[in-house]
Amino acid sequence: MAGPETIKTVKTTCPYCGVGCGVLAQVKEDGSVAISGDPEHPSNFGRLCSKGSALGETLSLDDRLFFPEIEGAQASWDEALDLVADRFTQAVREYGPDSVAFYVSGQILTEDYYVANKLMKGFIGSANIDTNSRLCMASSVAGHRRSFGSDTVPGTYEDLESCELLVLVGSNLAWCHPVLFQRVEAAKAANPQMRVVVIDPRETATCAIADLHLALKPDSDVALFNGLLAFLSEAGALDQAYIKAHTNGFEDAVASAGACEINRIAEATGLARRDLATFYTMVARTEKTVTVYSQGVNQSTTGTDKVNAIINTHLATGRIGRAGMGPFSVTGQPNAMGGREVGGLANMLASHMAIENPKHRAIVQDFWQSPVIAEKPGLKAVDLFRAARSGKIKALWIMATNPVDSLPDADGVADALKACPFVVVSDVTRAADTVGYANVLLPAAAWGEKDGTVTNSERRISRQRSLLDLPGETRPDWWQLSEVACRMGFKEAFDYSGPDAIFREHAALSGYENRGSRDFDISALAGLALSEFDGLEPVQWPQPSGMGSGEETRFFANGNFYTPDRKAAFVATKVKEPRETGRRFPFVLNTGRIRDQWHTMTRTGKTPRLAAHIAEPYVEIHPVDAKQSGIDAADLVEVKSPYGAVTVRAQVTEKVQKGTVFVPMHWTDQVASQARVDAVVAPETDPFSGQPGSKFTPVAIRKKQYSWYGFAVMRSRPQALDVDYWAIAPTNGGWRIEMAGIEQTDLTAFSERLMGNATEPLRLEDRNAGYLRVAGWCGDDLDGAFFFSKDPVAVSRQWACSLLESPTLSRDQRFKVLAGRPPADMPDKGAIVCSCFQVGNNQIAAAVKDGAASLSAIGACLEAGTNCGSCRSEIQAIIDGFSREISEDVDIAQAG
Ligand SMILES: Nc1nc2c(c(=O)[nH]1)N[C@H]1C(S)=C(S)[C@@H](COP(=O)(O)OP(=O)(O)OC[C@H]3O[C@@H](n4cnc5c(=O)[nH]c(N)nc54)[C@H](O)[C@@H]3O)O[C@H]1N2
Ligand SMILES: Nc1nc2c(c(=O)[nH]1)N[C@H]1C(S)=C(S)[C@@H](COP(=O)(O)OP(=O)(O)OC[C@H]3O[C@@H](n4cnc5c(=O)[nH]c(N)nc54)[C@H](O)[C@@H]3O)O[C@H]1N2
Ligand code: SF4
Ligand SMILES: [Mo]
Repeated sequence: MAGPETIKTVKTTCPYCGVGCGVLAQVKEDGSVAISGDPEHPSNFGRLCSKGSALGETLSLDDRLFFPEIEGAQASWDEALDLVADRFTQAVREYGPDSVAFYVSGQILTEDYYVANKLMKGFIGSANIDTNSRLCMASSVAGHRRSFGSDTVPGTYEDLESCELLVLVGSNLAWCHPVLFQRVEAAKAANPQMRVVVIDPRETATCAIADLHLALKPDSDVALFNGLLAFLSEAGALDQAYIKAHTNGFEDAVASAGACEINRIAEATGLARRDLATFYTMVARTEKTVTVYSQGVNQSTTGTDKVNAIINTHLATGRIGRAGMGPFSVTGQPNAMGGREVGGLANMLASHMAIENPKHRAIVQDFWQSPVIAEKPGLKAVDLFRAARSGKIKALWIMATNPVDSLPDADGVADALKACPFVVVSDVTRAADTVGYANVLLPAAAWGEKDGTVTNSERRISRQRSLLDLPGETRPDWWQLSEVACRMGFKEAFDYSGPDAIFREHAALSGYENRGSRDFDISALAGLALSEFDGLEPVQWPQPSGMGSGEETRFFANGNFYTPDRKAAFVATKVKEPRETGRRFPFVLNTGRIRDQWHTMTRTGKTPRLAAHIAEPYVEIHPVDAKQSGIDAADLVEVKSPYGAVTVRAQVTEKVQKGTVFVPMHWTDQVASQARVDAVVAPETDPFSGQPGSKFTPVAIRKKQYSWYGFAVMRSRPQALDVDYWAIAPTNGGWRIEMAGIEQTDLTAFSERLMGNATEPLRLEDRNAGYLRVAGWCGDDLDGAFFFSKDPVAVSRQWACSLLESPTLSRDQRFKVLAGRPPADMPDKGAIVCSCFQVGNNQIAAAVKDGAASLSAIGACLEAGTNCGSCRSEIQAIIDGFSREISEDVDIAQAG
């Protein structure tokens, strides 16, 4: 059957990770949107990962904010904007410019970001604008500036394909930059010489392509890379000519690294001497080495030193800025890079200029013709919220970020928002924890509606184009900011006709008084007419005016750094003693991401397809630690620090090392009873970048005792879940809910209450087996099915979810269902591995057992892994696991 007709096809860019994939969005006559990869986009050449592929399913208007609100009541834009302008103006008048602040995000567009930064730094006159990039890229920015004199990423994605040694440090590329990972996978398949080393305390999906996995002790990266510098130096693997011509401070850096004593390095990193020697020798011998690093490096109290220790090894070997070589910090958010370009961080000025530099301040002020210019760095995120908590911030505007969930000491952040007299939140959804703290709520235009540019990890600027009308009274972020600026009396400087006008100004500023003195220059784009802006093809910077096409866009092959003497600076990094864990909080809490969710789930959390992969918050615990703590798989575990606690499901696995636990960052109060992991994370920051060490918090773990456990599938989301433990996720046709209660209660009455309008509830109890099951139907449709037990419930989640899609059942069949004897046409797929084709663990395992022994064989018989490819490393793991043992595959309650 032919589907609905396509009205238009729009080329745009994915709103999730920093890979920056091009998307073709086909808007259909029935209002739906079909999504595919743009084959012409140079980031992805047609590929999309699971999150990008599911974009069309996340555009629903459920929970959307449609109108401005003041103190919870609907208001007009005029009322809301006047109030925001008044309160900011009043605070500045009474308490000075530093009494107000903006906290923005790498998920707004460059044009939004430019306006926010201009208003705060040039017109309000404070640098109190910080961004969630502080939690993300700040250590890389600080490290780049210390080494290069500018925040420059020298390389391109092609370098990851053309290198012969790819070192991935603190990066789970397979799950976090999946399309880039697939490019690497393909390059490795095409070049058998290519080697991949993964440096991560944890075994991740990325290890599937690793020739060597160095599971180092948490935060021991500086010891590892200082050791590498010493090794390169002792092995004579240096590029003396490059060091001499283009750098300063080599001797100090080598002295600081000390001698390459393998025993000492092995002790500091916890790595085997043999593995260290292998890694060091590989690097010494391989000219074409790229070192990619991400949050295992940045999110650390030694993050900036980690960055510089890595960069030192590239400067010492002259492996920078040439094809297939270089240090490469991959960005997380779709516009982390754009935010850095406009100077969105509290310690930066616009266009990669430095706030401490009086010349730069003069250039920016002159260009903006602004009444003032911020003269000192503003408050960095963690300090900003501390200041708010102590009453120093009188008005705060939060835009496109959810700090009550994503900042460390997140309960303290909630307190800060309560303490701050005036909080403005611009968001697209009501279902975000931060929204609840707003005095004024501004409804923003979402992806698919807004229009502008983003810059990806390799400095490539791409257009996000609107394909849908603005719903309700939503407005883009740049408009909200400009309107407030105009109402604060700055009309002349903020009277923009649209994103194209802002982009032209931004591009012009990048070239203003530049003459090669600054890396960021896109002045060639300063004259784009609206139609040219609309048609802008993806383009990599630099683009100084007069630059010819086809010119080199890599940096630093021939030095020419952005320091005063144009030489790079080696940074003498010292190994710091690891942070103490101590007796009360003996475990190190590591946090991070899962494959199919984006941050606080406000968008990816909407689609059953993405929830199917992992549907419940969990903690990975090493078997030895679990045993010692009396924790079994699928128990509910409290993970606690002096700041706060979460209660999550235990996954007992050797993937984490002893003494460490891992909890994903995604779950919020919207979807679980107590799983905001940042409530636990300590607000300790790096001294240079101010970035929190979100990967290292001393914690205690303990099994929590419940008298009953439950799993339910329900047609509609219950109004309130009044139980001690719960976690909810969408599934096809309804919702899936995990529950547990401390006190005994009448569970039949409880489930009937939750179902509300179900008729003919059936009940089945087996006291010997210790279970109770209750199900209700509404006409022919299942309304809800509840599985209770005194232990964690051992029913297949995937099978139970499929009940919501099941056909009409006779009364007899309904009893069989409750007894867990499903009809033959309802087999248990097992936990979903391939989200595109909804193929489960059990199906893949069965196919492997039947002889499908490769990814392509699995693809041929099940389609699994043949669309977005995000699950390929997991399928490979099932195939690999088969040769070891296949019987562990149905794991109760664990994330499935
Ligand atoms: N699916 C998905 N993809 C995403 C995102 C998402 O939310 N979901 N978010 C995007 C964003 S904003 C970002 S910033 C990126 C982040 O991308 P990544 O940085 O790749 O992701 P994380 O899972 O945060 O952390 C990476 C790894 O660091 C390891 N690590 C912890 N401590 C250390 C250490 O001391 N040393 C080393 N070497 N490694 C350590 C962790 O075990 C973890 O596996 O992902 C982007 N892509
Ligand atoms: N423990 C721990 N904490 C972490 C991390 C970690 O690894 N571990 N990682 C950190 C990192 S790297 C990052 S980047 C942060 C991310 O953390 P956040 O930025 O807090 O997470 P998001 O869920 O992406 O929040 C984006 C918000 O903006 C809204 N939104 C979406 N589009 C728009 C728009 O166009 N306009 C407006 N106004 N709003 C919009 C969304 O609905 C959502 O509420 O988390 C950080 N926190
Ligand atoms: S890799 Fe996935 S999330 Fe990242 S930009 Fe591409 S499609 Fe979007
Ligand atoms: Mo990030």
